[in-house]
Formats: sequence, C-alpha cells, structure tokens
Amino acid sequence: MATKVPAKPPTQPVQLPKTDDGGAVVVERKTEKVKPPQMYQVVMLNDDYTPMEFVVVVIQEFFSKDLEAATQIMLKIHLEGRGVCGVYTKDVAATKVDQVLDAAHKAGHPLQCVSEPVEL
Ligand code: TYC
Repeated sequence: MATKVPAKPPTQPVQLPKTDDGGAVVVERKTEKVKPPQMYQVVMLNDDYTPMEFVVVVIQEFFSKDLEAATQIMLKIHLEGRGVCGVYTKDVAATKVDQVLDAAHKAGHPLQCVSEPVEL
C-alpha cells in the first residue's frame, strides 16, 4: 500500500480580509430605495336610511374614535355625502370596509363604505 505524504501547509497563513463585523464583507453600498407603503382611506357614504346613531357607533367601534369625533365624522358624511373615517395600509383598510359592511348588513342598514388610495 502506497503511503501518502501529507500536503505541506502553506508557509504563510492565508490572510482573509479583516472585518470588525463578524466576517461580513460589504461588497457595495446602495442608496436607500424603500418607500413608505401606499396608504388607503376608508370613506363612508351617506344614505337616507341608516340611522345616525348606528353610524356613530360603527365609527367608534371600527375606527377607534370617541363619541365626539365619531359624531363629527357622521355629520360631515350626512351633510357632504362622504367622509374619511381613517387611513390605513391596503389590507387593514379592506378589513375595515368588510367589518362595516358586515355590521350594516346584519343590522339591515344600507350603509356603504369604500377604500381608496390616498393622493400624495
Ligand atoms: N343620512 C342618514 C340619516 O339622515 C344618516 C347617515 C349618516 C347615514 C352617515 C349614512 O354614512 C352615513 N339618517
């Protein structure tokens, strides 16, 4: 059986790039490109049938407004036809719309609500 001669270790140890961050080597530094997400406003629409009290309760419940703020928003909708109840990321806004429509449907009211991108 042939005896293998072990390879000689290099005379000089291989020098790895010196780092002070645990071994990560920064190859390239790019300027930050992350933008804040597009936000969506939940807009409630007026109708002639949904009771004002119901709208106020819905705004308090799903948009975390106190009685006074919810009443102001409801009156704005009643007088102007529509009003913003809150501004959220896309998925959260869609969930709020679902919750409002579900509550209105269960109570037998025609209350309508939509979400739309906030203009910059
Ligand atoms: N206009 C309704 C009424 O007079 C009240 C109302 C307010 C309905 C806001 C919907 O989003 C709404 N009973």
